[in-house]
Amino acid sequence: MRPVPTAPAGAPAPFDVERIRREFPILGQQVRGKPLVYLDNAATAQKPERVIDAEARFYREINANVHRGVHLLSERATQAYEDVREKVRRFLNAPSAKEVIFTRGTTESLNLVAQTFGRQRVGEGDEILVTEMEHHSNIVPWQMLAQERKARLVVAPVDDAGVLRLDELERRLGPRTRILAVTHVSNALGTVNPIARICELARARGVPVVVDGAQGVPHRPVDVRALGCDFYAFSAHKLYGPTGVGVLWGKREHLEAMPPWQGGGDMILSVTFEKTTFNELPYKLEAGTPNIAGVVAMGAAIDWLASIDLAGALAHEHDLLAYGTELLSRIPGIRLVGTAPEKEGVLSFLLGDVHPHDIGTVLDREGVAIRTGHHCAQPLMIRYAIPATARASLAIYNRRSELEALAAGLEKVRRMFA
Ligand code: C6P
Repeated sequence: MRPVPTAPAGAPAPFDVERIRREFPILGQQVRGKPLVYLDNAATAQKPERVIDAEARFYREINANVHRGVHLLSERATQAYEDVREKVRRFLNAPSAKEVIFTRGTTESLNLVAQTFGRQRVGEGDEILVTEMEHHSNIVPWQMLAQERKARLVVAPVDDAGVLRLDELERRLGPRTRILAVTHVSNALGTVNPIARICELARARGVPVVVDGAQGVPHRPVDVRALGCDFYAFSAHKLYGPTGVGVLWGKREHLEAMPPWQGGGDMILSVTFEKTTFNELPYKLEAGTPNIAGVVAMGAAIDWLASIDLAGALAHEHDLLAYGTELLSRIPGIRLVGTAPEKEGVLSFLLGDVHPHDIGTVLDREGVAIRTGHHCAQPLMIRYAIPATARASLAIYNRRSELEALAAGLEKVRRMFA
């Protein structure tokens, strides 16, 4: 008899949603007397025990400031903190850990680029190209920069399905375009943008590309070298990690040339009242005591993702998206907002004339947590001439039965408002 094939030593067990769920203590609770159905993962994902433990263990056993003390705890804290830089480098397949800057999250990462790299590059009459589907975090920092520099924000449109019009984007890549800022995955539509192709188009015109990866990293493996972008920003809290911490990855040549952003401790080599000399990368861009425990816990989230069958998990999540789309499409009056062929993680919808806030409130009474509103993408709402949507967003620990609970809740909404 031929032996039954076994997984190679060290390979994770095949993805099993029930086993994964047991690692998330929060998911087992009841809300409003009903089992919690958490479908607000694009806002923030829940955390596995391993991440929660890592943060608690840091404070229990290691806590000290980094890069400052000669004592043992400070050495350990520095080691734990710097180890995560290498984990992030591997996670993004970046060439160097020196290119990994720890920030408070995507928003801070994008502001950092706008206020340093952007200020260097953008002058009067120049253009910054964004898309119609951007989150406010990838609009407002550029708008502020444009105002300061008397530059112009140029917008590439999306079509009715929520697909970025590449032809229109290409047309807008002009001689005055200094930066292109684009989201990897839209938080309001779920659209996945073809970043590698977009970077090719921009590179041919010498335009650097800043990618908002807040909704990218939770749903697909990211390889910044394969994407060919210049900057990639993400938040740990959407990646099963803690809030208040995130990453800016940038090409070394850009980061080296960028001036410091904030001044303070750790980003200097020497200070006199006459002159300050700045530290090397990455410290030049990390002023002050960072969120050390948060960074350590972000490292635990990355380790945790590496320890599971991630391909199986993402396939499961994709299956949920298809299943949820099918269930919602069967409900009379549902209009899906965002039907791009390439989609991840998000079901944005309207139900007849019912205001999305009413949908969210009724679902909440059923224990189903979704987000309603403009999702910090007001220009996109204007594009579709709607004030808001209801949005169910997925994580790898969601089950098909939870989408059935969502659909049952929506039937209730429909009956209530009929
Ligand atoms: N979107 C949502 O419910 P921060 O807040 O810095 O971690 O991430 C900002 C951000 C930037 N870009 C995209 C595409 C995002 O989705 C987000 C956060 C949450 O959709 C909160 S508004």
